[in-house]
Amino acid sequence: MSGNIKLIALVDMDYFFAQCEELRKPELNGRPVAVCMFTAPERGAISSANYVARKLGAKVGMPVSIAKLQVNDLITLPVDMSYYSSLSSKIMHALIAQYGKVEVASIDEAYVEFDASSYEEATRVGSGIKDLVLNTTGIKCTVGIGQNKLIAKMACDSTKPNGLRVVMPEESAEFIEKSSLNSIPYIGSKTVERLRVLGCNTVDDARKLSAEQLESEFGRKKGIFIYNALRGIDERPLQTNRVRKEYEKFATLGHKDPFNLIDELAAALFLKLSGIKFQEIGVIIIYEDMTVRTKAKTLKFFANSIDQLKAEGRQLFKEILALDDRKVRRIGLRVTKLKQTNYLSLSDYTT
Ligand code: TTP
Ligand code: MG
Ligand code: MG
Repeated sequence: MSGNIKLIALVDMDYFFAQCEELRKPELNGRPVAVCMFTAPERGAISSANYVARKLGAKVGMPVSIAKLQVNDLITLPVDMSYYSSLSSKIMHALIAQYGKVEVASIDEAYVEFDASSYEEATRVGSGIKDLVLNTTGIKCTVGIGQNKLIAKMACDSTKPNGLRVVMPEESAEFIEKSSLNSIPYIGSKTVERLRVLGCNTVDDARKLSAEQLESEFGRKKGIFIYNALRGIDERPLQTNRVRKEYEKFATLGHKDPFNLIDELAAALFLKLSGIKFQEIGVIIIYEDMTVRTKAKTLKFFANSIDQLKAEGRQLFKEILALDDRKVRRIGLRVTKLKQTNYLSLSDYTT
């Protein structure tokens, strides 16, 4: 047997928020369930849907009103972040205690680094991770294993729910080649569309583009990421115990209403926080001429409320707008002065 190989497992909970709800309400089992971020009674969008609801057409991001028309008897429940955070925390602590080298990548995913000398041994580690999560909390998850974070994530996505897939290093090239372009992390629908325009419909086609071509099409950073990803290369190390000092979220304004955009940014930022409290909220504006202006407010108390994020964000934005009438290109929302609710810190991998 050859020496040990370093492998990475991506553990992602299945339909996490909805599964947490099933766990405490067994009567939901087998029924279509969606956990929703409500903005008003009967208004809002789906955060997580169980697989029964997904089969009937419910999707993440779908407005509640449409989902209810689409899925008969859909059970909609409000987000209870502190409950999901406490389950997440239990899972993450158990993984860290058992495996040591762990990156908590979001509320429901973690990367685990380990050594194995064969496919069979890697499979045993993967099953061990699934058992650990199940025995600690009753939550089912999917585990993807590969030589780096990219392959691990793709392996996990390809075998959801309640799956386990090991892609050994010697299988990586073929695994990527057989994958569709849009199954590669960070290659979203817009990137796929631009690749199509360049004549690339498959991974094999896209591999024919040079690094220079990709850089000139997508910019240096993204171009290099895509070039490497198409070849299964990803050298990002695990970020263990990184203490975050801030969280932020940006979006381009385009033709949207800026206040609606701030609400959307607040919702996305709130999700990343998963229980972490903040005492300072800031708004960053990038103007058409690429100059930047920021304004922040320190709160009297630590907060963890989406409504406060929205309200303060809107107010700060109004105050910046009043300063001049330049055209706004991008808006960012940031929280700082953070109080971790546990010793784990969440990395920025899932955005
Ligand atoms: P995901 O892991 O992306 O989704 P999931 O766990 O619901 O389903 P899957 O079985 O495909 O992994 O996200 C984890 C949780 O984060 C999810 O349960 C709810 C929340 N979330 C949102 O609130 N809004 C979103 O747009 C996404 C993607 C997730
Ligand atoms: Mg999940
Ligand atoms: Mg996830």
